[in-house]
Amino acid sequence: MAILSILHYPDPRLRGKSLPIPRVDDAICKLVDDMLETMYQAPGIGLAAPQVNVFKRLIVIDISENRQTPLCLINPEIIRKDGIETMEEGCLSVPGIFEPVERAQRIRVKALGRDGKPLDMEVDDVMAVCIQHEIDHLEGKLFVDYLSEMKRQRIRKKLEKQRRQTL
Ligand code: GNR
Ligand code: NI
Repeated sequence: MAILSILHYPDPRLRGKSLPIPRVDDAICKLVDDMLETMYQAPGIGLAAPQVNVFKRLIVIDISENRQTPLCLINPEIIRKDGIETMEEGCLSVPGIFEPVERAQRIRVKALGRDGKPLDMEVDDVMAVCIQHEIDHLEGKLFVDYLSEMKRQRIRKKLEKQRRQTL
C-alpha cells in the first residue's frame, strides 16, 4: 500500500473531469487500497481519485467513528435527490477551510463496489453529503464553488500564501 499525495486548491488539475472505469481490475483494486490508506492517514472521511491526480470515477468513504467501515464507489451515479440540508464542509484539497454548504439531505446512489458488483443504496445526512461532495470532485467541482466569489477569493489567496511559505 502507499500514501498518495493530495492536490491542493487552486491547482487547475482539480478542475479536470474524470472518466468512467470500464473494468474493475487489479490496478483499480490497488488504487482503491492506496486511496483508503491515504484517506485514513490524512485523516478524512472521503477521497476522490482526482484529488490524488487520477482522473477516474472512483471514490472512497468512511464516515464511521472507529474508521473500520470503508466504502468504495466506482462510477457512482446519483439517481434521486430529496430534501435540503446545510452542513459545514471541509476538503482535503482545501486544507483548514470549513464553510456551510447546502445539499440534498437524502440520495439514492448506484455504483460498482470494489468487487465489481453493482450497488444501489439510499443514504442520508453525513453519508449523503459526503457522496455528493466526492462526486463533485469527479466533475472538477469543489465545495468552494458554492460559496460567494468574495469568500472563494479569500480562500484562494490564503492557500496560495500558505503554499509560498511552505515551498
Ligand atoms: O474529510 C472530509 N470531511 C468532510 C466534511 C464535511 C463534508 C465533506 C467532507 S469530505 C472531506 C474529505 C474530502 O476532501 N473529500 O473529497
Ligand atoms: Ni474534497
